[in-house]
Amino acid sequence: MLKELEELQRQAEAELSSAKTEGEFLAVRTRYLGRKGLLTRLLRNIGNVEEEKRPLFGMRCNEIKEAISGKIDTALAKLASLRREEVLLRDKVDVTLPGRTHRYGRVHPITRVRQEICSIFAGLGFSVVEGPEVELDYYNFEALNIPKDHPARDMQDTFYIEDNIVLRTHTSPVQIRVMEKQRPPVRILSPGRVYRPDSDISHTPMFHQIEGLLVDKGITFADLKGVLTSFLKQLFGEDTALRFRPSFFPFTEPSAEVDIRCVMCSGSGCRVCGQSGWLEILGSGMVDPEVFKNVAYDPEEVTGFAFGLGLERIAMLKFGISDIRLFFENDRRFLEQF
Ligand code: 2NL
Repeated sequence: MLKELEELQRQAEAELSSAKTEGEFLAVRTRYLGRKGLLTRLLRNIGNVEEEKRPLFGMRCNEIKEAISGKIDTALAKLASLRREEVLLRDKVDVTLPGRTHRYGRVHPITRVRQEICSIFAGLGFSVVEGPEVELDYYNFEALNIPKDHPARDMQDTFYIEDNIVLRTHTSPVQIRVMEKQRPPVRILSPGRVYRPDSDISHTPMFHQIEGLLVDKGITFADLKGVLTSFLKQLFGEDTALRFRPSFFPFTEPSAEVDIRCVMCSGSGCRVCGQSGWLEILGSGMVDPEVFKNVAYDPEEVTGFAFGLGLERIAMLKFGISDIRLFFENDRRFLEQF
């Protein structure tokens, strides 16, 4: 048995010295030291060894086991370290390369103009209200003194969803809804998307509007003029000249359109202002008594003014943009300039 043991050791060591790969070393381990390994089996049969030789046999078994196992561990560790070395040499990293930069998003020019206008009016005591974009015919037209076959309906074409349901053509219906629920005083601003079936260099079927409404006892046209003058001078600069022109809207009486001195030519006349020296910025007026009756306000008791303006037009003037469609194409070369 002892001889057999020594022979086994020689054999194992010969196999180890010719082993090269991790797999070959592991195979040697299984062949000799595994549960059914050659050395394991020999040790299990220690009962067949003469009694006085058993301690020596056991000791040799363990020594050989330690020796083989140690050689395998050393070889495996060496192989692992060689592989690590190889990977380090192959995958060289240039730690001096600059890191990846983050690409920041920008605030869309329409959003910027909306925020600026809302914040100017916040300073004048107005709060922001919102409402549905799909609206009942009643709130979009009827309540605003635009009856079914009134010629005013031709002024603005409309997207119809159903007979009595439209995509809102302005944000006035939001203000009607507020007045239905809330007694005066009212001081609100309603920004939002509006829809009209137009499409060319200066019209898109969806665009953005802000309307404002102020209702209280004793409000006059002087209040309209004061508030809108303060607003436009904050938006376009203190030195901006203004012009109030008579106009007509079915929901206001009297009505006025407000022009500013052309921001491009300062009034000398250019393509942007059509040689007039003035730019039309907003429509406004004193709320028509018929509108107040529709929301159960007493026109003998309260008066008010309202106004509306298009955000795209303001943004085009402020940033010198000539084609309205640029706002909706999401071309990064355009957006990254803001
Ligand atoms: C324009 C003109 C305007 C209003 C909107 C309004 C709202 C209510 C009652 C009365 Cl609830 N009027 N809004 C008044 C005058 C003009 O907009 O040119 N918008 C782009």
